Amino acid sequence: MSTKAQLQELIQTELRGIKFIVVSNREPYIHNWKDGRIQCSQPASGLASAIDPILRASGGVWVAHGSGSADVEAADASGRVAVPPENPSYTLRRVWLDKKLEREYYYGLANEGLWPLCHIAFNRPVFRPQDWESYRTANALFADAVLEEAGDGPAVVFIQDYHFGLLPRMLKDRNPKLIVAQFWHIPWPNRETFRAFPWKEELLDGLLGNDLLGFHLRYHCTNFLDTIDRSIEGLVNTEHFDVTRKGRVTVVRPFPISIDFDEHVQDATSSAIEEEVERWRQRLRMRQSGVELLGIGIDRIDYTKGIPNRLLGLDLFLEQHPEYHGRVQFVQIGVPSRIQIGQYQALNDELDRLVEKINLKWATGNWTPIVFFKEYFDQHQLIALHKLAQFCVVTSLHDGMNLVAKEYVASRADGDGALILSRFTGAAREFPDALLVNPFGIGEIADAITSAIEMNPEERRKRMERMRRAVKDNNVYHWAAKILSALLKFELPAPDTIGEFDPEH
Ligand code: GDG
Repeated sequence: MSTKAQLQELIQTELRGIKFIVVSNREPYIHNWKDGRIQCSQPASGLASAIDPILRASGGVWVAHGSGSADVEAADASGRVAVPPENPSYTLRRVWLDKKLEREYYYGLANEGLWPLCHIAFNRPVFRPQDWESYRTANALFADAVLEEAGDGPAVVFIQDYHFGLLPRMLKDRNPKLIVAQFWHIPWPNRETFRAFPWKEELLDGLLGNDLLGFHLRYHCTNFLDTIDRSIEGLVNTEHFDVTRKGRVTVVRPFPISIDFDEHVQDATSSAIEEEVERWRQRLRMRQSGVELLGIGIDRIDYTKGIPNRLLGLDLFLEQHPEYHGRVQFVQIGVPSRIQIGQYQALNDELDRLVEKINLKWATGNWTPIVFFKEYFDQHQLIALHKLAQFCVVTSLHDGMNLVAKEYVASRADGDGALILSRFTGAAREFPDALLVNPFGIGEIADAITSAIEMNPEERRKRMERMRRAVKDNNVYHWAAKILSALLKFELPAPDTIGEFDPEH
């Protein structure tokens, strides 16, 4: 099962008559005011492109935070809007959160608390009691919306990520007939680390409201089971990877996420891509500067992505290899993210200073070693850049999976290019052929840049071929189908036995 069509067939045959409800904080379609008119766009996210085709085929409901400036105007009185706009096939149900709730639940608890707690990247998590209150309130608002959408028919609810740790229990308590699954897109830390979370019993109990709980790696599943074992009452079965609490079972499984490989290949081999590659050459003034070799990094600007270390690795490489001055250039694309949070502002400033310092140190004539774009590029532009770059550098200090690594590999339909990849990413498990580095070791990063450039072309191609095979076989449709198949093993209530439950209970 690995194509979009096969996934759609599975949905149409197996999910027939069962409502499919997806929940995520970020919405798949966003309406904003632009020049006095409402404009609809699709925020770029791996998650949205993975789940959108499932909902298109199943005709379900996606419940998400309505965060666009024109979201209210574009939706009906209940916050519903039919999407995709050009060919409506499912319902987007928006949940409205006021600014205070968004600040405390999303920026506070989820991104200043759980995010640093789960990524062991030496950034201290912040736990404010008020944020936890708001996290609970936001989860309850989403629960109301989901229960309303589920109505009294059979429904499968598929929750995304760490914003909704309490939601599964809230749903199950109010409608035990729902099948509830959740995918946790970030790592789960070891139990010693998780001990620091002040409301751990409530969060863990919330997560055990799921019938199925997915992580990227088996290692994260094991950490989770170990955390449960030491923290709350529940019978952990390490052989079957499940937990029984209050007579109910939560199955815990690894599902490594991926990307739409075919879509990348299609774009990378389209005739339009060459024009885009040429636009990059011009934007980077490659002919004037005489640069022969390009390295790239593409990230949300986040302290877990290890961007300063990557730049320091490049700095050391330039110190060790004067012969490459003027010939190698590094392009860093960094989309600003969560800038309301102090640690993210500080990182932005640190990156500006570091880029300036390294450029001042080494730049000569027309050549600048680092070009830093703090802006958003569309997927087509990113694929063109992938094609132009001899190597891509991913140095996350810790990362659940890392889709950038997979996207670079998928775009290299020409079979060339080298990937430098942090060992501390989920993707490293699938890519033994990448140049694997400890991102805390600046020397290792410098050496890997040298290897990427100097590796014999035949070896480089062999490695790329094996990495491409891995992404092709394990694409995002495969991921979705595996989760769906696991879900379908749960006993789904027959439509006529439903209707007795009281959603207000
Ligand atoms: C979390 C987990 C896990 C970046 N700049 C632009 C742009 N991007 C896209 C990339 C990629 C996505 O953003 C980033 O995905 P990652 O997987 O690298 O990282 P997180 O955002 O931290 O995601 C992670 C993921 O969830 C999925 O489960 O892999 O471990 O942390 O797709 O290409 N996209 C566009 N323009 C940009 O400028 N269009």
